[in-house]
Amino acid sequence: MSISQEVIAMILGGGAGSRLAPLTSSRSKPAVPIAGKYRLVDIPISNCINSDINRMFVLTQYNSASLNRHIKNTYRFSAFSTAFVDILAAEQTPDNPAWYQGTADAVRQCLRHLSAFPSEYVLILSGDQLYQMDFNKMIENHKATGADISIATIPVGDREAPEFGILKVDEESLISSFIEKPSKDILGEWVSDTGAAMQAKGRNYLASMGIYVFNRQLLLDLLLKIHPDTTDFGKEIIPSSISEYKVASYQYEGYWTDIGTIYSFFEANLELTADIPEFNLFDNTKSIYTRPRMLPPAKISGTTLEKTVIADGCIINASRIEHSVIGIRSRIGYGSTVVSCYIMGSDYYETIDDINNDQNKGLPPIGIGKRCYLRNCIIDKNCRIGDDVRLNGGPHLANTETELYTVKDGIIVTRKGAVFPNGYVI
Ligand code: ADQ
Ligand code: ADP
Repeated sequence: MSISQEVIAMILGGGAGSRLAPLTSSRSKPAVPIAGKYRLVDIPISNCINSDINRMFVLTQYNSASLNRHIKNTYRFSAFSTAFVDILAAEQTPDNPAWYQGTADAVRQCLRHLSAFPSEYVLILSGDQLYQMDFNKMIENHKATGADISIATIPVGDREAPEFGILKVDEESLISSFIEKPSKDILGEWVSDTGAAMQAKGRNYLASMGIYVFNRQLLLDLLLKIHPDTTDFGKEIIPSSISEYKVASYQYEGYWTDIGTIYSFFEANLELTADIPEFNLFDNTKSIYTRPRMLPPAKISGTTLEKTVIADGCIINASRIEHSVIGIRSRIGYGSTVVSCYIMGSDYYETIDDINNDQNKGLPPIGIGKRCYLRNCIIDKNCRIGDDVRLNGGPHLANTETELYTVKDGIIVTRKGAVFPNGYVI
């Protein structure tokens, strides 16, 4: 059997999404734009396609128009293949009035959709991680060890360890103990031998990447018969399985980062501007796919660009852009300066008439106006930032939330379509 027949993937597209608010206030988490032209969901889907796993369900809390449009317009497979990407949004049924209560509950509620698709293994993936991984190697390892469950693991340091499931393995790389998000004071008990190279970087703990391979029948039994009341993989299913089943660790050492918070999302985007970014969008063998849009090339005039990534269809007249990611169809006016920002861009262009009408109504056009100064911001799509606006994020700002924007960890995050009138200052 080929891997495409053996494996079916379930991508956990996001819970309430509160950690990424306000980016998730008008769209579901998998639809959040990333790296100027992609969406979060493109990462796990591309990893699956590059691993020849092409039957995928995306589990999300609500059906958003932008997610549906994106999936429908992007992932079209040949009529002669069995490939698909289906969105399964939480739905009320007579016996379940609620949203998915957690990761295990989300998978449980979607199990009935698996029945039509035979497979030996179910690959469960997280939707908010940035990485390029060949799942074939993990599946091969799963088979070779005769495991019932495999967990992808990665060595991490003291600072990150409390955010993850931490585990220990025996000589055969079978997991002997597991703790979900240990507190700092007990970390000492969870040190593992991660190898000299990792130890030299202070990465002494083996963390779960939240990527699981389950033997299909076991997954069904666990969720429906053995633990029908559980809601979470990390807190319940995984810890209780360690002593009952053969649970293998598949240690991964490539680049992998969790992008579940505003801070990590911001950092991961800006990291793409490095000379050699660890997440390599230029790798032909590990392409990240997204919706092909027929946009014109970016047009730039009079701008000093320093470590900046610019997507298609932009019209840029700014003075200076530094350490920033500028998304599709962005418009940035004369004399503006943008430093350490992720500008998502916009969903459409305004015509000259639209812009004139906006002006008559006192509404700035979509994009960033003239003589603005933006630092440490995430500007969501379709925002209208007038002239002489100053959005100066940084550690001096306290966390706040207004109708126009939120400040989290010093990063100003504007709401989609927010209007900042001329001269507005944060
Ligand atoms: P977390 O990422 O903290 O830890 P969780 O919040 O359960 O775990 O999220 C896992 C994934 O599922 C995320 O992509 C999230 O968006 C999604 N998700 C959460 N609730 C969901 C729901 N109700 N419906 C659909 N999707 C949902 C987990 C593991 C840790 C491991 C880290 C690695 O529990 O052991 O170390 O992942 O990132
Ligand atoms: P993306 O190009 O980022 O994948 P979406 O599919 O979410 O974007 O939305 C882009 C589409 O949004 C455009 O093709 C356009 O048809 C549509 N759109 C949204 N709002 C407007 C609007 N106010 N005027 C015209 N088109 C709009």
